[in-house]
Amino acid sequence: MSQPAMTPTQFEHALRAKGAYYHIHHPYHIAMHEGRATREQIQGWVANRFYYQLNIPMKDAAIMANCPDRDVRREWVQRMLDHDGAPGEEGGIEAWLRLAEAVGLDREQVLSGELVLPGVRFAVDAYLNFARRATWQEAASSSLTELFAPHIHQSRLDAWPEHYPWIDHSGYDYFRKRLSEARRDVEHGLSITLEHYTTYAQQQRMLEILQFKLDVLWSMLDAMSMAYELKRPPYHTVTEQAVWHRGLGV
Ligand code: AHQ
Repeated sequence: MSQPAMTPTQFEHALRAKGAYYHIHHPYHIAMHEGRATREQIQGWVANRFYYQLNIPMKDAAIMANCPDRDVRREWVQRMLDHDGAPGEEGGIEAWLRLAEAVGLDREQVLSGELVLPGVRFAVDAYLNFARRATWQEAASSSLTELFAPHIHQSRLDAWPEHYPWIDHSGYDYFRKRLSEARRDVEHGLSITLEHYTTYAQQQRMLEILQFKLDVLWSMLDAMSMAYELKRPPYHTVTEQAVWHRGLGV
């Protein structure tokens, strides 16, 4: 006997309960929030998260490529413009590069991707490849970790200026920008999700998809912890050099 489907209210509550596993609770993020992160750890986080930001528009394009619904596409396309920049606008990727400069990174070095750790690359590539092969509804609902994103952006705006006076405040434009964009994204993503998953089994699968995405975000910070907190970057027992596969141009 299959369980009855959750009501939309119960389902939304179950989705929001997943916030317990959001990467705001990761020790790396807590250290940054509490002012205990070093300059190298902040720079490492910015340079590695850039790879995630770069892939978001391709993830959203993959969703649109799989989506036959014009009304969904004409709303979803805004996410790509938010990151790539609508004509004449800077966009989030450029704003992230300003964050990189604000924390003292070299723009070209960040763009080269040479600082992106393999663990970060694997996690981000898993998200992009999931979005390419999943149904557009499942890929759309995997963006719902953004239910918890406004809080994490606000926490950086609240804490970093005080803890890290060496960071130029122009770098914070990105976080401010996402406060409203994430809320708007969530409204659309949540309406697609609450409408699409109508059986208990489908709703349980969606909760697993959300956990997959939470795992993507958590494991990115695990890779950064190894490299920048535990001083165990890839191959550190073999060489002092930074050695791992760079972007294979994919
Ligand atoms: O800056 C972030 C962003 O543009 C996005 C897009 C969205 C998605 O489509 O999966 N998720 C997301 C997130 C961003 N910032 C993360 C952070 O911690 O700064 C949070 C992340 C998310 O919650 O998925």
